[in-house]
Amino acid sequence: MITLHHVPFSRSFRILWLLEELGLDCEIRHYRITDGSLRDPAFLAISPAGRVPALEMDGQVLFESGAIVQWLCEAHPGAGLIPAPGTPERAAFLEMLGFAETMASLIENLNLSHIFLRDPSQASPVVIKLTTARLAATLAGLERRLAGQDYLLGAAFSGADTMMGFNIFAAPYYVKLDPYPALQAYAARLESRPAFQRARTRDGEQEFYVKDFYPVPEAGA
Ligand SMILES: N[C@@H](CCC(=O)N[C@@H](CS)C(=O)NCC(=O)O)C(=O)O
Repeated sequence: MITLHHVPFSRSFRILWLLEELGLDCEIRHYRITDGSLRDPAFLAISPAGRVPALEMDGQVLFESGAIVQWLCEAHPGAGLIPAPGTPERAAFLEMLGFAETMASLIENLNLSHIFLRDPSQASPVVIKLTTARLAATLAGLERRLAGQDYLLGAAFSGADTMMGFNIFAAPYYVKLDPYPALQAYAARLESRPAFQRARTRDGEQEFYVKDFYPVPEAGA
């Protein structure tokens, strides 16, 4: 039995999707960011910072999405979702796991400023502007990488795409993707995957974003 600790439209979607790609069923335990369920002592015993995803599988309990993606892909080498150790492709795979978290932490900071602060006047327009520019820089880097190739590692889909995929659907709340045609094509390619669609069906409704786009506020606004 596999149990995934999950918040809809959060980084735990990466794992839900990867499990579908691997043909593995799981029981989903749902949490909400705002109701205190992630601070329950039973959950903190599994994930010490109270973050999702966490995965329980064959007696193994793991948190950190990058570690879970790598571990699941390594445990199922026949699925071909991770390059062999010691190869340049493996180095690129690991690099993309890390890059996905660089990008996700910027999205997370923008979520805090735009959505989760109880008093929105506490948000700093300067910090939001800088963070948005830093997010745009990561997207521009990804655009250059994806020009002329279908997936992060080249022609073939890999576990690294499930790490990055979550970002590509969250980033447009803060940075429009119009200047990034390769990224838009990549998003459409990911979305068309049957495993992605099965995962979306199981994901649940996202509760954070009430607008399609959150612009950088004017300084002093
Ligand atoms: N580096 C961690 C980050 C996990 C993380 O921050 N998850 C967010 C959801 S996207 C979360 O659980 N937030 C709850 C909170 O900050 O209280 C990972 O990749 O698993």
